[in-house]
Amino acid sequence: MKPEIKEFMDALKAKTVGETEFHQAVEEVVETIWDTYQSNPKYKANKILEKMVEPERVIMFRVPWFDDKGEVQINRGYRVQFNSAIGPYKGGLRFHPAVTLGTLKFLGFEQTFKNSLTTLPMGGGKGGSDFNPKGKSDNEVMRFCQSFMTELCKHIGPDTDVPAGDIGVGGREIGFLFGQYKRIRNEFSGVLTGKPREFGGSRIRPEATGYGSVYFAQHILKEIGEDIKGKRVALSGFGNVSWGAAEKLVQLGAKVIAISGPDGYVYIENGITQEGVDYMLELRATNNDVVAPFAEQFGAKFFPNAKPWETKCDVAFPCAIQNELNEEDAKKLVANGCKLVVETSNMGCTAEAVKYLNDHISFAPGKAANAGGVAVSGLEMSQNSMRYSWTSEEVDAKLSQIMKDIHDTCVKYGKTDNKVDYVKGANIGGFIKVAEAMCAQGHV
Ligand code: 2IT
Repeated sequence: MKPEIKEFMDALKAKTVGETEFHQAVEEVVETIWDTYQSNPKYKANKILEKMVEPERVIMFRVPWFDDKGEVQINRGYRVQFNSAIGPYKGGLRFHPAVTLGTLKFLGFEQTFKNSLTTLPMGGGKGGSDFNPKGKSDNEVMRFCQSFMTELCKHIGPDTDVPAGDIGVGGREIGFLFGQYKRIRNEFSGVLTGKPREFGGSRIRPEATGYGSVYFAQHILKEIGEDIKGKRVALSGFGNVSWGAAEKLVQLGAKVIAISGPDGYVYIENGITQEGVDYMLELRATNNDVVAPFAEQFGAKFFPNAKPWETKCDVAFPCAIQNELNEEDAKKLVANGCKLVVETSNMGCTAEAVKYLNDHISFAPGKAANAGGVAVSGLEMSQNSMRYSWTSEEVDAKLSQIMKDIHDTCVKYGKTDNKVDYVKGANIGGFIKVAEAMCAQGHV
């Protein structure tokens, strides 16, 4: 690492003690954009990097709620309003027991670059709580969401900050949050995205992250003279992201040979069918958090407490959570002939894994590959503003074009003589637009 970068990182770490995931996300960006940054005196004069790592605003609040036994429970709620240079803050809410301020700062930071890449006018934000929705009744989830929104509604709005879902926050939670916002503010607006379709949700939003990352993979494969058809693919993750990816992969004739859950992974020699894709949704809806029944249902093999990265595959899609794929996993994948890793979870690979994969095979970073989710959220905002809705075909066509544009941006800024460095391309492409907007708006 260059001494100047180390100095920058040391200063940041001293101010943000313990926020290790945030440091990891910042370090990757700073290392890849450093030359671009240094070569533009305007960026330096405006201290753009120093500004970018400081969120515009962080809101932290107490969330008291009653469980079904009538006992009061206390959680912590957050909204990190990271950067509004190119549009209202936009990004999901995560409900997960491991959520800390550092987690949401890394996610909000990444979101700023990701949203910039989508070509749509959205700033970066992220929020959530250490609330664990697992094992809670619908009523408990509703009471938690109502209490959370009672505070959050003072800080958001369709032109200010537009949250959506993330891990632990799906259609049910968005519905409860929307209901409470509407009740308190007496306003029916596009203040949240990922809404159920009956009250303003966009078509294709549930599928968008997974579909988008497969479209992105198609462009990378084309670049290296390959096709997704017939490829053996390993997937991780037990939510709507891996489900969307699986569905699009099956439609395009890829063989999804491994899927995973919190309990391990299932290996399916001939690849899953559409029936299997539908069963992924059914399993998830049981709320039992186990993928093992998939093996029984389809006569496949279950590997308890193991990761799918040990299987022999051509393409891998980590779709679960940050740092789910480490250097050891990366080495196994490469040794087994894997050609492409599409990071679909946010920061799904450790810094060491990213480096190893980027040096040896093709690697798509999350902020480019998974941007389809927030892109369709942006399209949901447009539809809400117009009080209109587009068909599935219209939304899918726009999503597909956006993923192509993101790929082209990565190639523009990441192409070297013999390959495309998608990490560098995505970071520089995402950075420049935000940096230019920040310079134009003065010291705010
Ligand atoms: O990480 C992400 O991009 C999301 N969770 C989606 C955010 C959004 O506003 O749709």
